[in-house]
Amino acid sequence: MKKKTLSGVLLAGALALALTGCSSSSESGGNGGGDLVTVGFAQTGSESGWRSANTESMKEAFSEANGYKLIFNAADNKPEAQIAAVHSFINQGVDAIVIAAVVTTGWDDVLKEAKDAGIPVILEDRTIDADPSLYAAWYGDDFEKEGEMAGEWAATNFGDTPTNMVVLEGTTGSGPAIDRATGFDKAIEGTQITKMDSQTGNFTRADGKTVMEGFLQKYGDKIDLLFAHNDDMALGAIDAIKAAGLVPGEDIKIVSIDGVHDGMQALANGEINYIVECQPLLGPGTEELVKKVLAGEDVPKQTFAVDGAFDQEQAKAALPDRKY
Ligand code: GZL
Repeated sequence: MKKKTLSGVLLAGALALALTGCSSSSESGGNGGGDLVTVGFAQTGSESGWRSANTESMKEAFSEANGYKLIFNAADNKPEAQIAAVHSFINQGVDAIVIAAVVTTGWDDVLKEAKDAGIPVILEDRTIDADPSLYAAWYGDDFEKEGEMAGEWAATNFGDTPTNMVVLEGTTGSGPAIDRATGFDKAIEGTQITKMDSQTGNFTRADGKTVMEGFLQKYGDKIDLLFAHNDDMALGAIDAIKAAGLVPGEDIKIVSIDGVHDGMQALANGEINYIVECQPLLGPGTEELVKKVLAGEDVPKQTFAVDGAFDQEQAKAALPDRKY
Protein backbone atom coordinates (compact mmCIF):
# COMPACT_ATOMS: atom_id res chain seq x y z
CA MET A 1 0.00 0.00 0.00
CA LYS A 2 1.04 3.63 -0.50
CA LYS A 3 2.41 5.83 2.28
CA LYS A 4 5.04 3.31 3.43
CA THR A 5 8.37 5.01 4.25
CA LEU A 6 11.31 3.76 2.20
CA SER A 7 12.91 2.34 5.36
CA GLY A 8 9.62 0.58 6.10
CA VAL A 9 9.60 -0.99 2.65
CA LEU A 10 13.26 -2.00 2.91
CA LEU A 11 12.62 -3.49 6.35
CA ALA A 12 9.55 -5.36 5.12
CA GLY A 13 11.52 -6.58 2.13
CA ALA A 14 14.43 -7.67 4.31
CA LEU A 15 12.10 -9.49 6.70
CA ALA A 16 10.34 -11.19 3.81
CA LEU A 17 13.67 -12.30 2.35
CA ALA A 18 14.83 -13.57 5.75
CA LEU A 19 11.60 -15.52 6.27
CA THR A 20 11.39 -16.98 2.81
CA GLY A 21 15.12 -17.19 2.07
CA CYS A 22 14.39 -16.24 -1.52
CA SER A 23 15.96 -13.37 -3.41
CA SER A 24 13.65 -10.59 -4.56
CA SER A 25 12.28 -11.62 -7.92
CA SER A 26 10.89 -9.58 -10.77
CA GLU A 27 8.18 -12.26 -11.15
CA SER A 28 6.26 -11.04 -8.12
CA GLY A 29 4.02 -8.00 -8.30
CA GLY A 30 5.26 -4.56 -9.12
CA ASN A 31 7.85 -3.99 -6.42
CA GLY A 32 9.65 -7.38 -6.50
CA GLY A 33 9.71 -7.61 -2.68
CA GLY A 34 7.73 -9.88 -0.39
CA ASP A 35 4.80 -7.50 0.25
CA LEU A 36 1.83 -7.38 -2.10
CA VAL A 37 1.22 -4.53 -4.53
CA THR A 38 -2.28 -3.17 -4.02
CA VAL A 39 -4.22 -2.43 -7.21
CA GLY A 40 -7.69 -0.90 -7.34
CA PHE A 41 -9.59 -2.11 -10.43
CA ALA A 42 -12.72 -0.19 -11.49
CA GLN A 43 -14.58 -2.55 -13.86
CA THR A 44 -17.69 -1.47 -15.82
CA GLY A 45 -19.93 -4.19 -14.40
CA SER A 46 -21.04 -7.60 -15.71
CA GLU A 47 -23.08 -6.61 -18.77
CA SER A 48 -21.86 -9.23 -21.24
CA GLY A 49 -20.00 -12.46 -21.86
CA TRP A 50 -17.09 -10.33 -23.02
CA ARG A 51 -17.02 -8.53 -19.67
CA SER A 52 -17.01 -11.80 -17.74
CA ALA A 53 -14.00 -13.04 -19.73
CA ASN A 54 -12.24 -9.70 -19.21
CA THR A 55 -12.87 -9.74 -15.45
CA GLU A 56 -11.59 -13.32 -15.14
CA SER A 57 -8.45 -12.45 -17.08
CA MET A 58 -7.78 -9.41 -14.90
CA LYS A 59 -8.34 -11.32 -11.62
CA GLU A 60 -5.97 -14.08 -12.78
CA ALA A 61 -3.27 -11.56 -13.73
CA PHE A 62 -3.55 -9.56 -10.49
CA SER A 63 -3.63 -12.60 -8.22
CA GLU A 64 -1.92 -12.87 -4.83
CA ALA A 65 0.32 -15.57 -6.33
CA ASN A 66 1.54 -12.92 -8.77
CA GLY A 67 2.21 -10.53 -5.88
CA TYR A 68 -0.95 -8.41 -5.92
CA LYS A 69 -3.78 -7.51 -3.61
CA LEU A 70 -6.63 -6.68 -6.01
CA ILE A 71 -9.43 -4.42 -4.80
CA PHE A 72 -12.15 -5.12 -7.39
CA ASN A 73 -15.20 -2.93 -8.02
CA ALA A 74 -17.89 -3.61 -10.63
CA ALA A 75 -19.93 -0.43 -11.19
CA ASP A 76 -23.06 -2.05 -12.69
CA ASN A 77 -22.54 0.17 -15.75
CA LYS A 78 -23.14 3.30 -13.63
CA PRO A 79 -20.55 6.03 -14.38
CA GLU A 80 -21.11 7.78 -11.04
CA ALA A 81 -20.51 4.53 -9.13
CA GLN A 82 -17.28 4.01 -11.04
CA ILE A 83 -16.00 7.50 -10.18
CA ALA A 84 -16.86 6.85 -6.53
CA ALA A 85 -14.88 3.59 -6.65
CA VAL A 86 -11.81 5.41 -7.94
CA HIS A 87 -12.17 8.04 -5.17
CA SER A 88 -12.25 5.14 -2.70
CA PHE A 89 -9.10 3.58 -4.16
CA ILE A 90 -7.31 6.94 -3.75
CA ASN A 91 -8.47 7.24 -0.14
CA GLN A 92 -7.24 3.70 0.54
CA GLY A 93 -3.81 4.68 -0.77
CA VAL A 94 -3.54 1.88 -3.36
CA ASP A 95 -0.29 1.53 -5.29
CA ALA A 96 -1.97 1.71 -8.73
CA ILE A 97 -5.45 2.11 -10.25
CA VAL A 98 -6.79 0.30 -13.34
CA ILE A 99 -9.99 1.52 -15.02
CA ALA A 100 -12.27 0.07 -17.70
CA ALA A 101 -14.40 3.21 -18.12
CA VAL A 102 -18.17 2.82 -18.61
CA VAL A 103 -18.24 6.08 -20.58
CA THR A 104 -15.54 8.31 -22.04
CA THR A 105 -16.44 11.54 -20.22
CA GLY A 106 -16.26 12.87 -16.66
CA TRP A 107 -12.78 11.60 -15.73
CA ASP A 108 -10.55 14.67 -15.42
CA ASP A 109 -11.29 15.62 -11.80
CA VAL A 110 -10.83 12.20 -10.19
CA LEU A 111 -7.76 11.48 -12.34
CA LYS A 112 -6.23 14.79 -11.20
CA GLU A 113 -6.89 13.66 -7.62
CA ALA A 114 -5.09 10.34 -8.32
CA LYS A 115 -2.17 12.21 -9.89
CA ASP A 116 -1.93 14.59 -6.91
CA ALA A 117 -1.90 11.52 -4.63
CA GLY A 118 0.96 10.04 -6.67
CA ILE A 119 -1.11 7.01 -7.73
CA PRO A 120 -0.59 5.96 -11.38
CA VAL A 121 -3.69 5.14 -13.47
CA ILE A 122 -3.65 2.55 -16.26
CA LEU A 123 -6.69 2.24 -18.58
CA GLU A 124 -7.70 -1.20 -19.89
CA ASP A 125 -10.32 -1.88 -22.56
CA ARG A 126 -12.47 1.24 -22.63
CA THR A 127 -11.12 4.62 -23.76
CA ILE A 128 -11.70 8.03 -22.15
CA ASP A 129 -11.70 11.69 -23.24
CA ALA A 130 -9.25 13.17 -20.74
CA ASP A 131 -5.88 14.88 -20.66
CA PRO A 132 -3.44 12.06 -21.54
CA SER A 133 -1.05 13.32 -18.84
CA LEU A 134 -3.61 12.09 -16.30
CA TYR A 135 -3.06 8.40 -17.06
CA ALA A 136 0.08 6.37 -17.68
CA ALA A 137 -1.14 4.05 -20.46
CA TRP A 138 -4.15 2.47 -22.24
CA TYR A 139 -4.34 -1.15 -23.41
CA GLY A 140 -7.28 -2.50 -25.38
CA ASP A 141 -8.85 -3.18 -28.74
CA ASP A 142 -9.17 -0.87 -31.77
CA PHE A 143 -12.91 -0.22 -31.70
CA GLU A 144 -13.01 1.95 -34.83
CA LYS A 145 -11.15 -0.72 -36.80
CA GLU A 146 -13.60 -3.36 -35.51
CA GLY A 147 -16.51 -1.23 -36.77
CA GLU A 148 -14.76 -0.71 -40.09
CA MET A 149 -14.15 -4.46 -40.53
CA ALA A 150 -17.83 -5.17 -39.81
CA GLY A 151 -18.88 -2.42 -42.23
CA GLU A 152 -16.54 -3.67 -44.95
CA TRP A 153 -18.11 -7.13 -44.70
CA ALA A 154 -21.59 -5.55 -44.99
CA ALA A 155 -20.51 -3.35 -47.92
CA THR A 156 -18.95 -6.30 -49.75
CA ASN A 157 -21.97 -8.57 -49.30
CA PHE A 158 -24.90 -6.14 -49.48
CA GLY A 159 -23.59 -2.77 -50.68
CA ASP A 160 -24.62 -3.26 -54.32
CA THR A 161 -28.33 -3.82 -53.63
CA PRO A 162 -30.85 -1.73 -51.67
CA THR A 163 -30.46 -3.05 -48.10
CA ASN A 164 -32.37 -1.85 -45.03
CA MET A 165 -30.34 -2.05 -41.80
CA VAL A 166 -31.03 -1.56 -38.10
CA VAL A 167 -28.30 -1.12 -35.48
CA LEU A 168 -28.09 -2.23 -31.84
CA GLU A 169 -25.64 0.24 -30.29
CA GLY A 170 -23.51 -0.41 -27.23
CA THR A 171 -23.67 1.62 -24.02
CA THR A 172 -24.39 5.25 -24.91
CA GLY A 173 -21.26 7.35 -24.49
CA SER A 174 -18.89 4.38 -24.28
CA GLY A 175 -15.75 4.27 -26.38
CA PRO A 176 -16.69 1.08 -28.27
CA ALA A 177 -20.20 2.34 -29.09
CA ILE A 178 -18.88 5.66 -30.41
CA ASP A 179 -15.94 4.25 -32.35
CA ARG A 180 -17.62 1.12 -33.76
CA ALA A 181 -20.38 3.31 -35.21
CA THR A 182 -17.79 5.67 -36.71
CA GLY A 183 -15.83 2.83 -38.33
CA PHE A 184 -18.91 1.02 -39.65
CA ASP A 185 -20.52 4.16 -41.10
CA LYS A 186 -17.26 5.08 -42.85
CA ALA A 187 -17.07 1.62 -44.45
CA ILE A 188 -20.63 1.66 -45.85
CA GLU A 189 -20.44 5.21 -47.25
CA GLY A 190 -21.62 5.28 -50.88
CA THR A 191 -23.23 1.83 -50.72
CA GLN A 192 -26.94 1.03 -51.00
CA ILE A 193 -27.15 0.12 -47.31
CA THR A 194 -29.70 2.36 -45.56
CA LYS A 195 -29.65 2.70 -41.77
CA MET A 196 -33.38 2.71 -40.88
CA ASP A 197 -32.87 2.88 -37.10
CA SER A 198 -30.18 2.75 -34.43
CA GLN A 199 -30.77 2.39 -30.69
CA THR A 200 -28.74 1.32 -27.67
CA GLY A 201 -29.14 -2.15 -26.24
CA ASN A 202 -26.56 -1.37 -23.53
CA PHE A 203 -24.37 -4.29 -24.63
CA THR A 204 -26.81 -6.67 -22.87
CA ARG A 205 -28.69 -9.69 -24.27
CA ALA A 206 -31.96 -8.64 -22.58
CA ASP A 207 -31.94 -5.09 -23.95
CA GLY A 208 -30.82 -6.33 -27.36
CA LYS A 209 -33.91 -8.53 -27.48
CA THR A 210 -36.26 -5.74 -26.32
CA VAL A 211 -34.95 -3.19 -28.82
CA MET A 212 -35.04 -5.75 -31.66
CA GLU A 213 -38.67 -6.55 -30.77
CA GLY A 214 -39.40 -2.85 -31.22
CA PHE A 215 -37.59 -2.75 -34.56
CA LEU A 216 -39.57 -5.78 -35.76
CA GLN A 217 -42.89 -4.23 -34.70
CA LYS A 218 -41.98 -1.00 -36.48
CA TYR A 219 -40.32 -2.33 -39.66
CA GLY A 220 -41.41 -5.97 -39.84
CA ASP A 221 -39.95 -7.86 -42.77
CA LYS A 222 -38.42 -4.68 -44.25
CA ILE A 223 -35.30 -5.36 -42.15
CA ASP A 224 -32.59 -7.03 -44.24
CA LEU A 225 -29.53 -6.56 -42.00
CA LEU A 226 -28.71 -6.10 -38.30
CA PHE A 227 -25.40 -4.64 -37.09
CA ALA A 228 -24.99 -5.40 -33.38
CA HIS A 229 -22.15 -3.68 -31.49
CA ASN A 230 -21.64 -6.89 -29.51
CA ASP A 231 -22.56 -10.58 -29.55
CA ASP A 232 -24.76 -10.43 -26.46
CA MET A 233 -27.14 -7.96 -28.12
CA ALA A 234 -27.05 -10.03 -31.33
CA LEU A 235 -28.03 -13.12 -29.30
CA GLY A 236 -30.94 -11.22 -27.77
CA ALA A 237 -31.99 -10.07 -31.23
CA ILE A 238 -31.92 -13.67 -32.47
CA ASP A 239 -34.46 -14.59 -29.80
CA ALA A 240 -36.71 -11.72 -30.96
CA ILE A 241 -36.30 -12.62 -34.66
CA LYS A 242 -37.25 -16.25 -33.99
CA ALA A 243 -40.25 -15.17 -31.87
CA ALA A 244 -41.42 -13.08 -34.85
CA GLY A 245 -41.40 -16.21 -37.03
CA LEU A 246 -38.34 -15.13 -39.02
CA VAL A 247 -35.03 -16.96 -39.55
CA PRO A 248 -31.92 -15.20 -38.13
CA GLY A 249 -28.95 -15.34 -40.50
CA GLU A 250 -31.31 -15.85 -43.47
CA ASP A 251 -34.35 -13.50 -43.37
CA ILE A 252 -32.27 -11.00 -41.41
CA LYS A 253 -28.48 -11.13 -41.87
CA ILE A 254 -26.50 -10.34 -38.72
CA VAL A 255 -22.98 -8.93 -38.27
CA SER A 256 -21.61 -8.58 -34.73
CA ILE A 257 -18.47 -7.82 -32.72
CA ASP A 258 -16.75 -9.66 -29.83
CA GLY A 259 -16.38 -13.37 -30.68
CA VAL A 260 -17.51 -14.73 -27.30
CA HIS A 261 -18.35 -18.43 -27.18
CA ASP A 262 -22.14 -18.11 -27.51
CA GLY A 263 -21.72 -15.68 -30.40
CA MET A 264 -19.28 -17.96 -32.19
CA GLN A 265 -21.66 -20.90 -31.67
CA ALA A 266 -24.52 -18.88 -33.21
CA LEU A 267 -22.19 -18.05 -36.11
CA ALA A 268 -21.30 -21.72 -36.57
CA ASN A 269 -25.05 -22.49 -36.52
CA GLY A 270 -25.70 -19.88 -39.25
CA GLU A 271 -27.80 -17.58 -37.02
CA ILE A 272 -25.11 -14.87 -37.18
CA ASN A 273 -23.30 -14.30 -40.49
CA TYR A 274 -20.04 -12.59 -39.50
CA ILE A 275 -18.23 -11.69 -36.26
CA VAL A 276 -15.31 -9.32 -35.76
CA GLU A 277 -13.29 -10.34 -32.72
CA CYS A 278 -12.61 -8.09 -29.73
CA GLN A 279 -9.97 -9.66 -27.49
CA PRO A 280 -11.11 -9.66 -23.80
CA LEU A 281 -8.10 -11.46 -22.27
CA LEU A 282 -6.34 -8.21 -21.40
CA GLY A 283 -5.13 -9.17 -17.90
CA PRO A 284 -1.51 -10.19 -18.66
CA GLY A 285 -0.81 -7.13 -20.82
CA THR A 286 -2.37 -4.81 -18.26
CA GLU A 287 -0.36 -6.40 -15.44
CA GLU A 288 2.82 -5.93 -17.46
CA LEU A 289 2.01 -2.22 -17.84
CA VAL A 290 1.30 -1.80 -14.12
CA LYS A 291 4.55 -3.53 -13.20
CA LYS A 292 6.58 -1.34 -15.56
CA VAL A 293 4.87 1.88 -14.47
CA LEU A 294 5.50 1.09 -10.79
CA ALA A 295 9.13 0.31 -11.62
CA GLY A 296 9.43 3.76 -13.22
CA GLU A 297 9.94 2.36 -16.72
CA ASP A 298 8.70 4.15 -19.85
CA VAL A 299 5.60 2.54 -21.38
CA PRO A 300 3.70 3.26 -24.64
CA LYS A 301 0.65 5.50 -24.17
CA GLN A 302 -1.44 3.14 -26.33
CA THR A 303 -1.10 -0.62 -26.83
CA PHE A 304 -3.56 -2.43 -29.12
CA ALA A 305 -4.63 -6.07 -28.74
CA VAL A 306 -4.79 -8.15 -31.93
CA ASP A 307 -8.27 -8.96 -33.25
CA GLY A 308 -9.41 -11.40 -35.97
CA ALA A 309 -12.72 -11.92 -37.81
CA PHE A 310 -14.77 -15.02 -38.57
CA ASP A 311 -17.29 -16.33 -41.10
CA GLN A 312 -19.28 -19.50 -40.45
CA GLU A 313 -16.62 -22.00 -41.53
CA GLN A 314 -13.87 -20.13 -39.66
CA ALA A 315 -16.03 -20.14 -36.52
CA LYS A 316 -16.57 -23.90 -36.74
CA ALA A 317 -12.80 -24.40 -37.04
CA ALA A 318 -11.94 -21.97 -34.21
CA LEU A 319 -14.55 -22.99 -31.62
CA PRO A 320 -12.78 -26.08 -30.16
CA ASP A 321 -9.68 -24.07 -29.17
CA ARG A 322 -11.32 -20.81 -28.04
CA LYS A 323 -10.42 -19.72 -24.51
CA TYR A 324 -13.59 -17.65 -24.05
C1 GZL B 1 -15.08 -3.81 -25.92
C2 GZL B 1 -15.85 -3.88 -24.62
C3 GZL B 1 -17.31 -4.02 -24.88
C4 GZL B 1 -17.66 -5.35 -25.54
C5 GZL B 1 -18.98 -5.62 -24.91
O1 GZL B 1 -13.72 -3.77 -25.67
O2 GZL B 1 -15.64 -2.70 -23.86
O3 GZL B 1 -17.99 -3.97 -23.63
O4 GZL B 1 -17.73 -5.29 -26.94
C6 GZL B 1 -18.69 -5.21 -23.48
O5 GZL B 1 -19.41 -6.95 -25.00
O6 GZL B 1 -19.84 -5.08 -22.74
